[in-house]
Amino acid sequence: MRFLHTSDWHLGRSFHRVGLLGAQTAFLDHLVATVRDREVDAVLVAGDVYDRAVPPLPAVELFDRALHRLAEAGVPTVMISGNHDSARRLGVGAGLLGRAGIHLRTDPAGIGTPVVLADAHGEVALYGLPYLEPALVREQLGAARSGHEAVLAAAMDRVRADLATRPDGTRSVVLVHAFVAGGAPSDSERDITVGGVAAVPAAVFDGVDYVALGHLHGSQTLTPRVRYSGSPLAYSFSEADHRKTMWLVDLDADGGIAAERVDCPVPRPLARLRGRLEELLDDPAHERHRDSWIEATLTDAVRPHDPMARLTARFPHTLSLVFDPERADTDSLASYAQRLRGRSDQQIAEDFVSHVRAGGGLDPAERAVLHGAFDDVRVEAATTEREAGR
Ligand SMILES: [Mn+2]
Repeated sequence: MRFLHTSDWHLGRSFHRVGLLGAQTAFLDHLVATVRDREVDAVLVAGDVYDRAVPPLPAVELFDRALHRLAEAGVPTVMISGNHDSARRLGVGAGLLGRAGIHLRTDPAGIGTPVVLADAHGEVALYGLPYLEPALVREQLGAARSGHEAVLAAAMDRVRADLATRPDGTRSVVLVHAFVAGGAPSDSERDITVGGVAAVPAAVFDGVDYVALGHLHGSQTLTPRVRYSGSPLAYSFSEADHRKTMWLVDLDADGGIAAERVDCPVPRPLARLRGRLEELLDDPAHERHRDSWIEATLTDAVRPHDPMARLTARFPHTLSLVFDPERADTDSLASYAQRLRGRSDQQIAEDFVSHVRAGGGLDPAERAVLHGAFDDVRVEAATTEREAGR
């Protein structure tokens, strides 16, 4: 059986000031063409269909057209909600869509109920695990502890329990939206760290033939059976070096996996340039970036006059301008933004406490209070979103 595994479409998202609806439309055209040209048996979409809980109307219409085309192509499709989606909004109409072969799995109650497909070698059970916010689903899933690992372990227990009731040799696929250990993040994923523990071990998914992961935006192979497709488009300059692809996965009669990367259309390459403004304007080596989306980091000691206008004269698609003046003592003069770059909320808060204590660190109880506070804020936001439907 042949799958096309993709995730993190983030329909409705823009890139800096540029709308990406055209690029997202081109991607979905490419997806449908790939389904036909490569004789795909099922499409797997591992969450973050939309960028926001309440997506803009053109994004909803784009999604609607994509569903119609997949249904017309007669290819079964399994989709889960990600941490950017409103699970309940996305799940509206799931029962009817399922009759058309589009299987939306947005409710944790359905984790143990697979979509069952068949080929000449027998049945394949596809389980969709929607993004599981630990504090909201722990009780429902009967997880032993709090945190992502415990709720995913409980969810996988349900998957394995159902699988055990099926005929011997039934092959299995799980769709998951999570941060799995060994994966490398980029700047465009929303942090889902819980209690300071970000990643769940891949061993949580033992016992299934293929795990179609979403959440991280770079394509990654954690094991031959556990892969991230990554997003089809770059959503931050940190992804400038990504090759954006989908996985074309062949599942053989015995559950063996062969996977191939299928490139996605590139609306415009990304480039991160760094140097003094005059260098960026004069260096002939940068000529190849003229038509790229540009993030320019200016290192001039003194901020140059009107840098954006001068940059766009050479690079019309400059989207981001960063100032990082080269100074002798970068530590004490580093900008606030520089000091925060790449640090989690928890780390920043701990740094602050240490700072006001003149270097005294936190004890474990204080650290736990901070963890709890950040968890509460995220759960509060998720709950408000659920209740208000936002
Ligand atoms: Mn995402």
